[in-house]
Amino acid sequence: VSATNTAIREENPNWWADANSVSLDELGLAARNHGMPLEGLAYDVTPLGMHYLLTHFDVSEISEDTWSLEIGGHVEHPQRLTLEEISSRPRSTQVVTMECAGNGRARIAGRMKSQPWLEEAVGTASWTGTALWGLLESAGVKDGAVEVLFTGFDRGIQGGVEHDYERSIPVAEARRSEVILAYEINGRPLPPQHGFPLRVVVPDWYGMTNVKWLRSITVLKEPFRGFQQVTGYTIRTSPESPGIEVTKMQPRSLMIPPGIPEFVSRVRYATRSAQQLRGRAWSGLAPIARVEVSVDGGRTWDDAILGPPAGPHAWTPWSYSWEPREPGEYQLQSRATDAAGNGQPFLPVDADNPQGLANNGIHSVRVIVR
Ligand SMILES: Nc1nc2c(c(=O)[nH]1)N[C@H]1C(S)=C(S)[C@@H](COP(=O)(O)O)O[C@H]1N2
Ligand SMILES: [Mo]
Repeated sequence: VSATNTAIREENPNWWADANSVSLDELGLAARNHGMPLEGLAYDVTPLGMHYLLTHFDVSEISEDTWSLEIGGHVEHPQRLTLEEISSRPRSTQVVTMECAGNGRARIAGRMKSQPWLEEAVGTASWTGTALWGLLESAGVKDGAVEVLFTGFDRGIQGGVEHDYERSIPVAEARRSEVILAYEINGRPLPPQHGFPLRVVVPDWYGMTNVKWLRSITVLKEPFRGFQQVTGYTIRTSPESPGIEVTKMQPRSLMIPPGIPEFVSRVRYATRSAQQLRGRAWSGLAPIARVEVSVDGGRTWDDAILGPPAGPHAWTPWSYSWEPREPGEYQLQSRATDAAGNGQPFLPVDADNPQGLANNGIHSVRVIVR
């Protein structure tokens, strides 16, 4: 365990989870911030309500009548825009797979207490809004701009630090035409929990970048150093090192659990008949090039068949025919590789990644064949 983490652990013993268990604190977080049931992997676009949710503080209560967006910082023409002004700009719809950077965290022993995701913190939505860069261009981004900061209305305390929820992206990312300010999800106004009336959607990045309940957008001349940037989502392995900032999604593949579940344990029961295993794979780093399936706990792997994704930033469907010949217990797994050669698992050393970030370990489903 690195020196920083040992120090944090000694100073704040109540910030840590017990190995292999969740506390009432974590249960409270899990109840507020639900995941997508894995059967939701059946859909190209996740039905509204099945998409995962993560809110650090409170869902902001915002009235459209009084809300406006402030655009300022290193720009020629600082401005304030109403929702009507924003929604009368050119429309852009993007189908985007979003995953929380903490997905898989609950499987890490020696982690800090946080939202205890297993593997279900993902969803794909069809977001409609207007291109961020178009708006920034009309505000006139000045020379020397390095980042764009998004500030939400929500405020709270994390790691002992009180702050507004805010995060930045580099100007080069802000220029991408698919980065939008979204006011609709799946063809409807954003519901409160997804960021009403406006959020930023940055395809390919982990969820934390997609700031909800936007209050202001600020063009910066210096990199942003706020809590959710340099403490919340940075894997820090020593007090001296600046750490690794978590940015784009590592490849991951998940499977719709086959057969029928036992209510409490979620163990699956299937029969000895031919069946189609199905799932989805995604990567924020490159398109998905390959998905492999193992039906023997990872000893042997076989290629799945890939289908077309609903868009360049949406997950790729895959399928695999399986006919278990013998009754007994099976561990089914799937793993993805993207076109840049990134694969699974990217398992950061537990002790040096106590927030359990970017854990894209291989998904395993236990099935009992009768
Ligand atoms: N303002 C604000 N934006 C936020 C958050 C938040 O707590 N406050 N959580 C972030 C995180 S960590 C994730 S994973 C995504 C989740 O988006 P969703 O709840 O719409 O699925 O929102 C991001 N945007
Ligand atoms: Mo997240």
